[in-house]
Amino acid sequence: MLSRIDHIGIACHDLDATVEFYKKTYGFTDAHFEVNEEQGVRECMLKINTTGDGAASYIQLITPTRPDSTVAKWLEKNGEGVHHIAFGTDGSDVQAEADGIAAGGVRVLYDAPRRGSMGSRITFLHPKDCHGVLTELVQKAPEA
Ligand code: V0V
Ligand code: CO
Repeated sequence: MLSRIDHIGIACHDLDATVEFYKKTYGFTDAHFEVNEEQGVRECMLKINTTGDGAASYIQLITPTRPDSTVAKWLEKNGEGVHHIAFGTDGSDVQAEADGIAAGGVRVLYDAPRRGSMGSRITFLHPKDCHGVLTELVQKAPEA
């Protein structure tokens, strides 16, 4: 089951400056930085639920690491802004969730889940099949 919003992905030109904006403006302090070379992004996950009940949501700030990154292409076309939304599974297998959605005619972009932030398993649905929204499915790492 998809049970929560895991994160909202926001593309930006200057990751460090954007992180500072989010910290200063909203008071978010729990920041996790990571580079994902496969996805061509440097990212920062800002935790926005600090209840510690394991159901956190995040703002994911992303900036491209290389010119041929999908995010570089997107930024060039659209400028900074919301790039994708991500729904989290309740621990269920992300591939099983994707298979169920694909059965309804939505294109799933990967044959098998790939590595996402903080050890998660992720896949994406094509924005053209989701009313214009690039949609990610996330199965968080067991220990996350
Ligand atoms: C492209 N389009 C979008 C879009 N990106 N629409 C809404 N939101 C987006 N983010 C539209 C675009 O305007 C075109 O529409 C059409 O889709 C085809 O786009 P394109 O520019 O030709 O680009 P493609 O086809 O080369 O690539 C688009 C896809 C690509 C979605 C296939 O971006 C992709 O594979 N994304 C998944 C991976 C990703 O985004 N990784 C970065 C985040 P018109 O103009 O033809 O109408 S990594 C991440 O989130 C991680 C690591 C994590 O959470 O842990
Ligand atoms: Co994401």
